[in-house]
Amino acid sequence: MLSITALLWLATLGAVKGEEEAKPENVPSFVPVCETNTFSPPSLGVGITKFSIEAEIQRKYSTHGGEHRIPGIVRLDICQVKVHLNHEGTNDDVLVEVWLPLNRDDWNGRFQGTGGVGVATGMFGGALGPAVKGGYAASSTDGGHPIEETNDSTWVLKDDGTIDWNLLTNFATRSLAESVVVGKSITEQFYKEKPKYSYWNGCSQGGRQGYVLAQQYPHLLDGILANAPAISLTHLAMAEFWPQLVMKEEGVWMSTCEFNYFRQKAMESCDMIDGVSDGVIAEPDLCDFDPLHLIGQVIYCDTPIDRPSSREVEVSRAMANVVRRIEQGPRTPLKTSLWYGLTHGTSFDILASTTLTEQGLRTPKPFPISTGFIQNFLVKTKDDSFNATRINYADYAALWAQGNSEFGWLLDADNPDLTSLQASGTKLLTWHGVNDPAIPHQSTVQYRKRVELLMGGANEVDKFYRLFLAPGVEHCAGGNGPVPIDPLAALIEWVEDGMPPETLEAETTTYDGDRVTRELCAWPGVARYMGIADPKRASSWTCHGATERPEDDWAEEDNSRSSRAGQILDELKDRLEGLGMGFTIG
Ligand SMILES: [Ca+2]
Repeated sequence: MLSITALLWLATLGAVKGEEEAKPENVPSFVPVCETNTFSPPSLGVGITKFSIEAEIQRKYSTHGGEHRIPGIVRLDICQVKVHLNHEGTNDDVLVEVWLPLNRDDWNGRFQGTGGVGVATGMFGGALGPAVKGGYAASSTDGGHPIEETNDSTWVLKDDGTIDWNLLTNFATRSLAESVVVGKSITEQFYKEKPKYSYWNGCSQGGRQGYVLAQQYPHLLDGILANAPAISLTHLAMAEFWPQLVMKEEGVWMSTCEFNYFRQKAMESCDMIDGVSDGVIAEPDLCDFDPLHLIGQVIYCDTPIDRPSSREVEVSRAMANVVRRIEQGPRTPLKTSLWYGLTHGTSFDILASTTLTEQGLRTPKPFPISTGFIQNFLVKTKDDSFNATRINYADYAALWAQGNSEFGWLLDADNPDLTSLQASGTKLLTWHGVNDPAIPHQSTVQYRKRVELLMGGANEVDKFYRLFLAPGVEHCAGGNGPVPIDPLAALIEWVEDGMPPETLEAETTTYDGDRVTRELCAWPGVARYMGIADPKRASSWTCHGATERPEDDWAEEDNSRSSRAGQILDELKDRLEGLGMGFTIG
């Protein structure tokens, strides 16, 4: 029987509906007011002592392009809200910026929390620009620390040489949740309605942040897009130093040109394993290229920066060992594997970079996140003369253990227990480039396997967490392999229409200028060329080895049959055109 309250509620609904029907069509839509006094402090519970809020209209506003090839955006009309908050008992000042499409009609009804990059908690305009252009209300936070130099972690070390645990907690977990809560509240206050759906969107550090939210605060979001995630940050930060260490220990600082020779030889050796000569080793695990086989070969490097004294260099055992050890990944002095290496065919430019002194000597140029982790987090010194490149294999293994024990509990987003995510109905979607030169994709695969072990196997996990690998793709963007075009749209379809992604649409323009399209397969599936038609076209490939899905799972998707029929026709058309017989279908 319906209670009186329910009856009253139904009556109210009827009244509202009646009013809506009676509303004349020419009534202008609701005009939100972008003024400081529109907004009041969002509720963040205990622990926040001070808030200040400022709102300002920005018209024809432009943003600079962000990292990972995020484009700059021009002519944005936004309400820019800056919320400063301070945590009780600390002197921090955390900025959360919320950008809102100024016109109500430009808002798509959704909220998007945006992630950071490097060791910066947020990117602000670089991430907010594209989000707002896409119709989202969106937020970003600085976590209360400087973010101008995105790879600079000196803020974590206080002047007295101790760790600033407050700022580090902001960066690791707290500010992420607060940015979402503040962003959703400001959005609701501005438009006078709650966002219908809320999402996270981040890559790299932003990907790790997505996993933090998935593990600790899934109820705040409906969907989490967390790509190329720095899941196990303490391991990763140390692993990113490994290529420099092996060069030092082997006594040879190698140039980009020299590394590229090995990369090219690996490609020649393994490109065809996947059936297509396309400059991509789709499954590097199947590639048994051994750099030691190149010893004695001659490399020609024709720019002075590569080889100042001579343009020819013979591959030495030390050089081959360097490449082999970088691909094997970090190890202890007893050769126990600590982490994953860079896959065959991956660029070493980021992690194994070197530079020339004015005297023409080649010297190390380590990745700043890794040296910053060693100096600021582990050695804890502000001494400018500190030089991380002096450490040896034994120091390295000790620092690795220290990093994990001191900071792993806070920084590593690798807890495989996704019970809360599963219970809240929130979806987690990840893609990771197989040729990522900064974060090995194997760490994401390992995490997903651990989740499967704990949470009932692949089919169960697929209901709330899906992973896609992108062969040939680099860090969050770029590379010779097809890059996911709009993974956020795929996540939205999953969250809002109940249609989980089986494939992700991807494309790239290759180093040779060719346009290549592909449907990336849900892990553990891999795309295989069917052996006929144009391999540059998605329709010439099919997914193999994907998780078997029970009949009833497919039945749930029957309601999408009509759109699926259209999709099949499109694919057929593409396939016929791809046969290369010189005709196109209108
Ligand atoms: Ca290939």
